Amino acid sequence: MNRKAFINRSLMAISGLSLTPYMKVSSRALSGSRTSTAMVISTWPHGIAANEVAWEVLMQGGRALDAVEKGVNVTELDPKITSVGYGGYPDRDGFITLDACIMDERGNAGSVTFLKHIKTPVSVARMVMEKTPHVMLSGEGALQFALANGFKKEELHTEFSRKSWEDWVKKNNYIPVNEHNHDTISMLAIDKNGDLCGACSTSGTAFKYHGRVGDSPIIGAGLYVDNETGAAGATGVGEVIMKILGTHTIVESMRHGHSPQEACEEAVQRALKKVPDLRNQPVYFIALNKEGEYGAYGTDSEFSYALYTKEKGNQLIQAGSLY
Ligand code: SD4
Repeated sequence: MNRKAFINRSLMAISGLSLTPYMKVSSRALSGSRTSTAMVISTWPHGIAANEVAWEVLMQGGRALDAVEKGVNVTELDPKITSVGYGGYPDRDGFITLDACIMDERGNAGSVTFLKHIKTPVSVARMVMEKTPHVMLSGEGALQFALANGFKKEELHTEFSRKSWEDWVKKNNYIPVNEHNHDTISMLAIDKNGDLCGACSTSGTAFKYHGRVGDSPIIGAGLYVDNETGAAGATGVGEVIMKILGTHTIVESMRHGHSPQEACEEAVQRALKKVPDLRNQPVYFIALNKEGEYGAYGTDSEFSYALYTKEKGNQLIQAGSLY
């Protein structure tokens, strides 16, 4: 066991937590909580800018649904972020294909997968949720739906994303692996009514097979919201997250009485049972419950998340990790 894992385990032992599923629920030692109503939590440092916009919506009395959509749009539209929306790394054939989903407080969900040419896929996902009898649209059908509903067909490549792809093809001989493309945005919010919503958006694994879809648009894998209990969002290697339907697992764990922190740790432990060494296949989770307690956990210490509360403002917090 390395030093970090040893320290993590020791901390858990001190706080009375065990690593077994459905552990006792008395300890809240590793989770945070807040006392006022609205809050926003999102993945990675770019969550800070996204949270700002989401918070604005909440402070104007807006729905959590509007907050997560507008917040995630910030990341999608930022060409410097190479893992979400405009300027994301392409697949191995040079196409930028996007996955996104959204869930509201009534359990409604909308999702798009393998979507090209649209800079704000999470807004298309919302439209799927609100304007169709379906949950998920994919590929060409999703694009046609977006165009028919007022979205513009746009170039998603930046000079940087194109050059990165050309360099990758030369170096890797066109063979995809699950290349780290950190920084999918998952965002969860509670509004002034105490309602929970969430959204998730990504360009997926860099230089993936053409047609590959990850966990991010899969309800219960990349995102799950249950307004009675709580919500969870994921980032990391989708192929692992899908093995355990990570975010649904977390919400169910919270339903059984576990804190968001305990539930995120349990999900990582479950992933570890399926994939004994997660060092090269990292997964990370955030969670929020109905009471405004929050938690986050991942496989390694790279993971940080952005939390906006009335008491503390917008903070970037280092999450606990397995390794
Ligand atoms: C995927 N989960 O497509 C996404 C990638 C990711 O941080 O989250 N990267 O597998």
